[in-house]
Amino acid sequence: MLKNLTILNGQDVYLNKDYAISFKNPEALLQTLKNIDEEITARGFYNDELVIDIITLKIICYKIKEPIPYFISLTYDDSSLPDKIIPKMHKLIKKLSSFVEKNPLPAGSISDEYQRLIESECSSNIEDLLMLRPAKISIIGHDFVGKTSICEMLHTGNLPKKYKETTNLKKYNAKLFGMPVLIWDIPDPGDLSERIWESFILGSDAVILGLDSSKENAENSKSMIDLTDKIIPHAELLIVANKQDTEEALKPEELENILQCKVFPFVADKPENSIIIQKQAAKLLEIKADGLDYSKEDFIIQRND
Ligand SMILES: Nc1nc2c(ncn2[C@@H]2O[C@H](COP(=O)(O)OP(=O)(O)OP(=O)(O)O)[C@@H](O)[C@H]2O)c(=O)[nH]1
Ligand SMILES: [Mg+2]
Repeated sequence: MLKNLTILNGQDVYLNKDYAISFKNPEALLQTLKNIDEEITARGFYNDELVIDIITLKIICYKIKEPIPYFISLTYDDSSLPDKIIPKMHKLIKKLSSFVEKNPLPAGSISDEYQRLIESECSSNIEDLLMLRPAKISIIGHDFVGKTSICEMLHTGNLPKKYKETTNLKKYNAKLFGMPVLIWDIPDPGDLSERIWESFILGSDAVILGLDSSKENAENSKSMIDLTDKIIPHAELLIVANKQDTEEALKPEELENILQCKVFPFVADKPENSIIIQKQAAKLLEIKADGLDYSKEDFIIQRND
């Protein structure tokens, strides 16, 4: 998943666009990139790509000499595949180089207007880079807890027209706050030792576990949480305590006591609640966009950041 695109030269930043959070400290990425640029320039390391792994990030960067010197970097999560990314970065560089040739850089600090022009010039290439490996969110849980309702709310903002049991895996190509994402509606396997269930959740960047909020369902869901811990230890988790409007529903605190984890109280049969679950899912992937506030109470279980 693409987290950031930055174009700079020394202290001049031509574009610094966050699609998702890279470092906890919001200043850290730009400063790191400036340092890398300084080092590359000092070593005369032009026109050759570098792939740098830092903690859970992969920074793919390049320093151009002509027509003007500039440094370009794409920051991805560490599961990304540079072989697929690099040819697309070259296309972007070609577009950018011809743009700066035709539109000489203004002297002094770069105006917002110029940044907007660069961004709109690159927009189709950026879309292409975003589509390369969209983040995958797996929706898991036992039968009838509201998994498909949550998928539809994330995908279209509407509810399924009528209930139909999900018997096969269903994949949705969706967008969350402009970011392409894959949503997998994964049916309850009954028997959790089924390898097929394991193969469905492999490769998830995030998991949403649905509960119907009953005591029995919470107790039965513990083993599912433990399994995701084992199979996909890096995927962030959101436990949705769904069906909070029903009589059998335990209070969030009671569910938290059973599961020893935070839960997000929810009602998935009201279409107006779609935006609420869309925001939580976007926060699960640490997407950066207007309307996503990371300072408020957090329900995301970060297992291995
Ligand atoms: N009262 C209430 N009903 C809900 C809620 N969420 C979902 N439902 C209903 O519960 C039923 C099951 O919802 P689904 O979204 O199909 O659940 P599912 O987990 O995909 O079900 P399966 O595919 O059969 O495992 C449907 O009739 C929904 O309308 C909720 O928050 N409150
Ligand atoms: Mg279903």
